[in-house]
Amino acid sequence: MSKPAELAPGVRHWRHYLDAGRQKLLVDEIFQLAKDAPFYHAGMPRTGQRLSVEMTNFGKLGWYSDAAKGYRYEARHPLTGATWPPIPATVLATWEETAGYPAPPEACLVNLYRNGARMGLHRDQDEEALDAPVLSISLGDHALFRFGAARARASSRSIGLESGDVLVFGGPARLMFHGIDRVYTASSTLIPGGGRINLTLRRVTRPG
Ligand code: MD6
Ligand code: FE
Repeated sequence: MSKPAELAPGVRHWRHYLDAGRQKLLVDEIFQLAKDAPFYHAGMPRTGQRLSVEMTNFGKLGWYSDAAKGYRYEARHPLTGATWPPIPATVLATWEETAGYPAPPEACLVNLYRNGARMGLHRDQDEEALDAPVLSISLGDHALFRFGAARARASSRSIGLESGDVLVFGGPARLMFHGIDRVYTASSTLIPGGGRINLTLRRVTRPG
């Protein structure tokens, strides 16, 4: 395992953590699992305005949002009513190797960026287990990721996220603002049909 760069207190970045072969296998597995859990556009709380990113989830709990009930975790897919597919083994292994947390993740949000999709500045704050870090794996097209150095919107920085990169943030950075300003179309050929996938792993409930 390579050494991570510490970008800010609590923010660790592994460039190309997954090699090209493992990236390809993982992308194939994601699309296979998504046949049972199709991608959807979540809606903003109250307005129902659709997010440009398409989403689905793996694991015990999935992140979802709509006008009526807002941001939340659900044990079942909103359209099919089925429980979510399991988190791929490669993804669980990556958590075990890098997260430094004594319990497994419960949610793996799959974000699919196509057609100029972006993600506005936000905080991951819908979880009870704020002592657990959030881990993300990037696949496919490169993206410009913006994050706040601390808990405030002020003083944000940007880094490029490339296919195979792993980003972990926890501790003082756990509630920092972050988002995807842009995705560089066709900078990678990994994803069938093009685009970028980001997997975000989270512990939702406190273990034990
Ligand atoms: C993305 N990532 O990379 C969006 N959240 O597409 C996130 O929103 C994110 O990368 C929490 C922790 C790491 C992340
Ligand atoms: Fe996030």
